Amino acid sequence: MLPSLFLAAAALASTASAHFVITYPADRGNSYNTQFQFPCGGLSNNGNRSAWPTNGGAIAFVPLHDFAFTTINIAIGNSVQETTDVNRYNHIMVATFNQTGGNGTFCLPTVKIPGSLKPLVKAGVNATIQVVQLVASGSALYNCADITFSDTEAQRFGNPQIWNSICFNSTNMGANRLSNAETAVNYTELALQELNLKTAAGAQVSLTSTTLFFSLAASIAVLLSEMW
Ligand SMILES: *[C@@H]1O[C@H](CO)[C@@H](O)[C@H](O)[C@H]1NC(C)=O
Ligand SMILES: *[C@@H]1O[C@H](CO)[C@@H](O)[C@H](O)[C@H]1NC(C)=O
Ligand SMILES: *[C@@H]1O[C@H](CO)[C@@H](O)[C@H](O)[C@H]1NC(C)=O
Ligand SMILES: *[C@@H]1O[C@H](CO)[C@@H](O)[C@H](O)[C@H]1NC(C)=O
Ligand SMILES: *[C@@H]1O[C@H](CO)[C@@H](O)[C@H](O)[C@H]1NC(C)=O
Ligand SMILES: *[C@@H]1O[C@H](CO)[C@@H](O)[C@H](O)[C@H]1NC(C)=O
Ligand SMILES: [Cu+2]
Repeated sequence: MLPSLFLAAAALASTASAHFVITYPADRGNSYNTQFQFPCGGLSNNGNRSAWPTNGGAIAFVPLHDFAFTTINIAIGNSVQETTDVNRYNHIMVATFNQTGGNGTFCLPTVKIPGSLKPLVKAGVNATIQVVQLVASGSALYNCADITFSDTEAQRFGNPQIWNSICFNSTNMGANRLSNAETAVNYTELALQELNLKTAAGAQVSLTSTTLFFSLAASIAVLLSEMW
């Protein structure tokens, strides 16, 4: 991204400038130059934390790119180990989706606590929410928001004046699902197509599991070669 974008971001989000800024709950600060660094864009916890609802709540951010494959994770704890050899940010709150549109606010109103973490979450517990954006150039951008779970934050945030000023989607901001290639490809269908090709070429075809297996392998090989 060009340095001029820095200024654009600064104009957009008064609090910080980066490839993307988390506005609710607030991120750690300006990480423009280091946002490529796992897991939190090169900034460590500065002691500041935002209250965030114990039952889950909104997450709002201002991205700059046309689109980004976006994942939201959480790590529980006061002092989350953030070395690169251990990934504590391995609890997924929102699985990877295609966030579309930039230079505006994007807000998911009801992000839930992962079921596996519910027993650990109660008022006063500290945690860090990580937002990851994989952008078209292949760069992964990281940004984190330090929180303390609160039983009263949902009510405060529920006030329409607060909600409407923080959690909205600007014009042209949206999202679409990423289909999972593993489940979207119908290998049976592929195998049958392969067999039909062989039939057309005059080969003897019997639908045994062996033929199907080799046919599948061939289909996958074709798929893989087409990817490159
Ligand atoms: C903590 O947040 C306050 C209020 O936003 C800010 O003035 C202060 O600089 C922050 N502290 C650090 C260490 O970033
Ligand atoms: C949570 O973080 C705050 C601010 O950094 C700190 O004062 C508090 O002791 C922490 N709470 C726990 C339970 O560690
Ligand atoms: C993601 O969204 C962008 C912008 O709408 C679109 O051009 C792109 O094809 C999408 N990519 C995938 C894999 O959904
Ligand atoms: C956001 O603004 C910057 C600077 O004007 C521009 O280069 C970029 O293309 C814009 N992004 C989108 C998605 O409009
Ligand atoms: C913003 O758009 C996303 C994706 O379409 C949607 O899930 C979300 O509910 C929208 N946010 C608001 C505040 O309407
Ligand atoms: C996959 O293709 C086969 C053969 O056409 C069909 O019978 C089956 O219903 C398909 N499966 C799915 C999940 O679409
Ligand atoms: Cu960028």
